[in-house]
Amino acid sequence: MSVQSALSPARNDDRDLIRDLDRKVHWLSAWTIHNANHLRESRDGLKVGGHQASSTSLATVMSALYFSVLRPEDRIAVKPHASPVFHAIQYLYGRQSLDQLERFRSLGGAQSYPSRTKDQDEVDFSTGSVGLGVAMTAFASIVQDYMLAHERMSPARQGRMISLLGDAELDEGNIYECLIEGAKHDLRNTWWIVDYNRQSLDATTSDSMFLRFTDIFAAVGWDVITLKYGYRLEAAFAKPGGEHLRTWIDDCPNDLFAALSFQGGEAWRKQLLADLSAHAGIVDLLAQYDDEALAALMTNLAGHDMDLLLETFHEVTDQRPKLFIVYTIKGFGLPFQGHKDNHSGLMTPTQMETFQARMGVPKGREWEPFAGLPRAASDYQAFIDQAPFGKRQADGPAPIIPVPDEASFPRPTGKQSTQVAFGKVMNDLARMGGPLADAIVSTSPDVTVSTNLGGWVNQRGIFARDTRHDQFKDSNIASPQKWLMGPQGQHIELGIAENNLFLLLGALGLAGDLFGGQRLIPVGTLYDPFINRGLDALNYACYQDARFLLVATPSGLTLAPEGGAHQSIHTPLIGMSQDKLSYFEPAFVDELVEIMRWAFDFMQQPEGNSVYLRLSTRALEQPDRTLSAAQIEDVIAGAYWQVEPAPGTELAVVYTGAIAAEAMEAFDQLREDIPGAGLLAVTSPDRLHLDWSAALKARAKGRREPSHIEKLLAPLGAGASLVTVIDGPPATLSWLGGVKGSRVSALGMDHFGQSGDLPDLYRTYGLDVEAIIDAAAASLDYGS
Ligand SMILES: Cc1ncc(C[n+]2csc(CCOP(=O)(O)OP(=O)(O)O)c2C)c(N)n1
Ligand SMILES: [Mg+2]
Repeated sequence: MSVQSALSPARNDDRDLIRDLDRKVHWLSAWTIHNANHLRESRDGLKVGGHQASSTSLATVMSALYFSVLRPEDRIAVKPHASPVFHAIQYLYGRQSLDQLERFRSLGGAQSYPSRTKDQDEVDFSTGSVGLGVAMTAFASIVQDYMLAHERMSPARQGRMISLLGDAELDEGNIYECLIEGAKHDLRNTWWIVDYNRQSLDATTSDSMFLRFTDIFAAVGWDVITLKYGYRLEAAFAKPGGEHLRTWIDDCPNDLFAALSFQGGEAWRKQLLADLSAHAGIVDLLAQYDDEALAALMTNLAGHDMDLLLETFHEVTDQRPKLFIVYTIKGFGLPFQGHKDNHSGLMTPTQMETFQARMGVPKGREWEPFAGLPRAASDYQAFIDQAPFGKRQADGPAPIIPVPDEASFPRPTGKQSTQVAFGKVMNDLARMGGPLADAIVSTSPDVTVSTNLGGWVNQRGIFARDTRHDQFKDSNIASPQKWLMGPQGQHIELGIAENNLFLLLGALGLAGDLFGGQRLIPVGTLYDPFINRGLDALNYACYQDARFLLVATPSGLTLAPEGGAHQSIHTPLIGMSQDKLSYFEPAFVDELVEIMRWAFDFMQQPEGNSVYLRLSTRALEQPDRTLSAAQIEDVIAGAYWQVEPAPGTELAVVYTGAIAAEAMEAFDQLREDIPGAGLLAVTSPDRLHLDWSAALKARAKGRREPSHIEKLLAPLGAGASLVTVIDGPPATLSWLGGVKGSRVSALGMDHFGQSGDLPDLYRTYGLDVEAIIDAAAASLDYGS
């Protein structure tokens, strides 16, 4: 590792420059946090925070990468608490403004954790919820392979997907789910670089875990490269007595090492003499260092040794996935280095002054990019201008893929469920071909067949980097599923790990942005109840504004015999409250078709977002109708009158989803007594509510345009009764009462379901025809 590879562009004189820039990165990241906490005006008296210890722990690794190792096509997920380091580096590259740094963690300023959507410098992957950004890089690498195999990106753009993570992130289970998936998909071009400071938020972490990590990662085909000691320590180990010093450090518990790092040279000497003075050479060896030099020596871990880092990273020439375990000290070089409570520690103004003097930064020139460094500013600027990462250029938005027009878009007919119809639309799209079908990539965590994607997959195949045989087909065993696997496949089959589904959807949904200009149209399926399992990853994908179509099916009580563990209840409220995800729950196939057609386009629009379809296996008789353009608009806006109410009516029945059958039957009976009653189909409680909410806010600012639901409910009489029904939480629709001051009787699922058939379950949970009629009668009675 000591021989610098011929590939390395980091010549020795460059290294001096990189070391100087690294010093500046240490300074700027600490100063940005200091400014936010101690210098900027505080209006609320709250601590702003910003993690000086976590930042300095990783700063040298990041300087090595960004100033020398990274290529423009590499994509990086930076551990959340190193955000100040990231912004400081971007600032030196001229890609982050002083204004943003000065406003770090304030409204409109640089974000506390790197954010693709909110930061103004170019963040490849947002991070924050630990572990997710790490796994995201592995899925991005799989997506890169997909893009290459499908010739949707230039091979010259192939990069490494790099995660810079904290060691405590390795406790997150999603990491290991992702490792297993990676092994199945021949993961490559992925580097995970662990800031191995052996501290988490609360404490020092368990000893010797590095042995376990090495085993775990090696078992799934990763190269594990442990970087423990810097060159200065290695040199000391080579001196007489040095081998005892090495053994001592190797055996030193994490908490003792951390405590001594905090205490400094005198404490190191005392401890080492107490433990080692019986060994030959040790006393002489230690005598060669004064206290300050001894402290510097003992904390010379690999993660703070620029030469070692540059040489190691530049030496990598193959594509096997790499885990670098880089030993570091949390808070390195700061007064609280190694202290177990330093996670949110901040230097005091006095400590900052000492630090500033040590870093050689002149007073009043704290923000100047190269102030106080030994060479002329132009030398650093020239170096940065030619650094490989500096050649990175932002791509324009990927072109929009046209969606087949109304006339040619598939339209399944006959009595069927929305789930079956979804499968048919996908199947027909695959058959039709064209730009949309070619851009679609589907994925599912082991429920491809049971969510009706089988037809699509039969036609478009499963993605694998190498062609693989289907043994059942080769053996002439009949099966409706043709699992042809190869580079041209358009379905990525996952194991049962819903977190992985959402992370992959996130990576697929960013493909156009990450890999230079051609988008994919991801379609992911899973059972609706298992959205919960991957919820944080779903939120994470949306937070990054990745675009995908999520089809969650079956849902609700309609999975009757499967029982309460499979009957989703609260997913509609997830759909309503999840930002950047529009939730639809159509009852009929013609609605579904229009929603899909719209969604494939909406997902691609700058102001669009992802779309979630909550579907069902319950087959319904389909209405004999052709939706007019106005009705289609209403379906997309979230609701339409299936039966218009008479002006001033006292009752409307409102339903969402497959419970339409009960709602319609109850409605027919109620109309015998109340002929003017209306029947409202709500196809998207989410869009309907969002629009209403926006109209209310606009109204507060003087704009009068009514929302879609206000227009729809306008004919109702004052104080009319609404009976709402959904196979989900009643709160999904109960807000409708607030629109016009209507009395609401909201039917839905208040409790866990159980096994049964639909009539029994609908009766038990108060969703049957009788319950709807009773609710209407009670509401009308109550009002009279
Ligand atoms: C999912 C999640 N749980 C909890 C947290 C709160 N948290 C932030 S940092 C951290 C520990 C970080 O330790 P490590 O990853 O080792 O980072 P470092 O030591 O470099 O700061 C925790 C628990 C979080 N950000 N995300
Ligand atoms: Mg740590």
